[in-house]
Parts: sequence; C-alpha cells; structure tokens
Amino acid sequence: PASDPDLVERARAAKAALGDRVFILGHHYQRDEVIEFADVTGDSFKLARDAANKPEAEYIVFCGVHFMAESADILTSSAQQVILPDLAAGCSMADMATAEQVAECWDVLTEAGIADVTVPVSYMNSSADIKAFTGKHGGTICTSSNAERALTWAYEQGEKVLFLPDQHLGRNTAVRDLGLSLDDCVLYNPHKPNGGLTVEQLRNAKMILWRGHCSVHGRFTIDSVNDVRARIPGVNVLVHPECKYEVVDAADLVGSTEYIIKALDAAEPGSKWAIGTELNLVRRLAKAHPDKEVVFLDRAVCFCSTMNRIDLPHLVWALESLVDGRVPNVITVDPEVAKYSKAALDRMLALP
Ligand code: CIZ
Ligand code: SF4
Repeated sequence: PASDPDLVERARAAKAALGDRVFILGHHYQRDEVIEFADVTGDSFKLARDAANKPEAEYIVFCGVHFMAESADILTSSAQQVILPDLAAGCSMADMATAEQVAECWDVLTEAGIADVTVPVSYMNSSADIKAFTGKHGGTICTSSNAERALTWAYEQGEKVLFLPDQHLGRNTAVRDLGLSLDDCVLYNPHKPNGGLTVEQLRNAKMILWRGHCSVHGRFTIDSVNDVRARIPGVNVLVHPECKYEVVDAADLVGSTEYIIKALDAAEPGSKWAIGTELNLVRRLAKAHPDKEVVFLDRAVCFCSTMNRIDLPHLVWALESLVDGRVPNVITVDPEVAKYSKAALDRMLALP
C-alpha cells in the first residue's frame, strides 16, 4: 500500500529542517516507506561503520533493531546520539542469549575443564552484553560475511569455539567452510541444566553451538526448496546462512544480505532466483530487477515482525521530536560494556 502522503510530506520537511545534524540508517530488512528516507542502507555492521564515518551528524536515527543501535552507539563518538524510532524493535535471536545465561554457560565449561581452551565467537546479532562477554574472554564478533575468517582465527587461538547466539550460522560455517563434521558440533540449550549436555559431550566437541535461531530464516524448509524447484525449472536458490543446515545444503548459493544483493546485480537477464531471506528485501530486489524472475523462497509471507515495527509514523515521530528539541529513544550502552564489546569488535576488524 502507498504511504500516507501527509506523513511522507512531514518526514521530508523534518529531515530537511534537521539537515546534516541527522543521519538516517536503513537496514536492508526495513519497509520501503522507511528505506525511502534512509541516507544509507546496509547490513548492521556496514551501517554502524557508516554512522561512525559521519561525525558531523549529532543524531543517528537507526531504522533497524535494538542490537544494531547498540553497536552503532559503541562504534560512534560520544557526541553522537543513536535513536531507535521504536524501542520495541528487538531481535528474537539476540534475545535468546542473555548475559546471565551466557555467564552460566561459561561456568559449565569451566567446571568441565574446557573454558581455557574455548574461544567465544559471537554473531553481530547479539546484545552488547554478549559482545562484552566475548571481548572479556578473548573472543571475536563475526558477521555473516566474515564468519569463516572469524572461526579460522578462533581455532588458531584455542581448541574449541563457543558460538553465540545463532546455531545455524555457526553450524553452517563450521561444517561447510571449515570442514568440521556435524558430530564435532554440540547444541547448548540454556534452558537445561548443563546445557542439556554431558561433560563427555562437551569435552569431545569442537564447536559448542548456542541454541538460538532467527525466527524469519529458521522458517525456510527443505520443502520450500523442493517446492520452488518444481514450480520454477532452472531456478537458482540463494539463501542466507541463518537458514537451517539442510536448507543451505539444498540451496545453490549461500551468502549475507550484501552477497545476495551483489549476486542479483551480477545475474544474467532472464535468470530465475528464489531468495531465502527477509521479505522486504526480496520484494525490493524483485522490483529492482524486472529483467529477472525474483521470488521469495517460501509460499508463506515472512517479514521480520520486529524490523517492521519501524514504520513511517515512528520515523516521523522521531524526526519531528528532534526538530522540536527533544531527543527520543536514545540507545546508550554502559561504558564498561561498551569497552569490552569494542575489544571484540576490534578483533573482528583486525581479522586477516
Ligand atoms: O538477519 C539479520 O538480522 C541480519 C542479516 C542482520 C545484519 O547483520 O544485517
Ligand atoms: Fe533478528 Fe532474524 Fe529479525 Fe534479523 S531477521 S532482526 S536475526 S529476528
């Protein structure tokens, strides 16, 4: 549906009134009506770096989810304020690993005698608390673009990896890119005593996967892949590595959002693509490539509901508040947490 013309006008006016004082970031999974006002689009890490490269912007309006705004706050200067237009825009995956649960897990590993040979690797999609835990224990952050390099580095530092919080990205990278076997991986369930694992299992494992997943990418199944192949002969199935192992295995190509966007830019006219990632992005790609057939991998509609909380009314409210001299929904990370998170992020930036 078309955006309310009145709201579009108000967003334009507020943005123009703020000029260079505001910088609007739009994650790839945001609604079209929001992306229209973004100064830059990207994945969470690219956006955080873009914000850091805009020191003249006092206000960073982050159209994305909470952990992304935290990362932007960690990477930008203290003079910049990061604003999340709706505080309820969280991430179900990031919420699957709390600081308390991860501290308890580390105690379990310590008791099993393996903590000192285990390196934590945390996906960008995690809270600042989890990034800080990672930094404190000598680990690194990774994105879906550099997970292979991050894991390779981690296995040079220690024998085992504790991968947080996305089991699928961890398993897919360990098995497909590093050549570990599925049996080298164990799944740590934070809701069970000892993670639901025996000490023996923990000691034998090379990869300890946290039992978290993305509610959007986790929905794609082997049936979605088989179904689209039957429906569209010759289709290229391209999925995000947050999808389940068997889905990635059945796909033709796997990669991050930036990879998916580039793959379609490079694709031949007339080629056919079924994309397994968030629906706002897939619909925009379909629109941007009318010479190719671009479809969503599943028959069901599959938006990220928390991403979608940021809509034009919320953006207008945030911008108009700034025009009125109020700074709404500021995301600030505790300085101690920010320090250790930054250590983990810096380790990622230094990856070979
Ligand atoms: O699934 C997500 O939320 C992604 C791809 C986030 C990101 O890192 O941009
Ligand atoms: Fe979180 Fe998945 Fe939504 Fe990304 S798409 S913000 S990982 S729930």
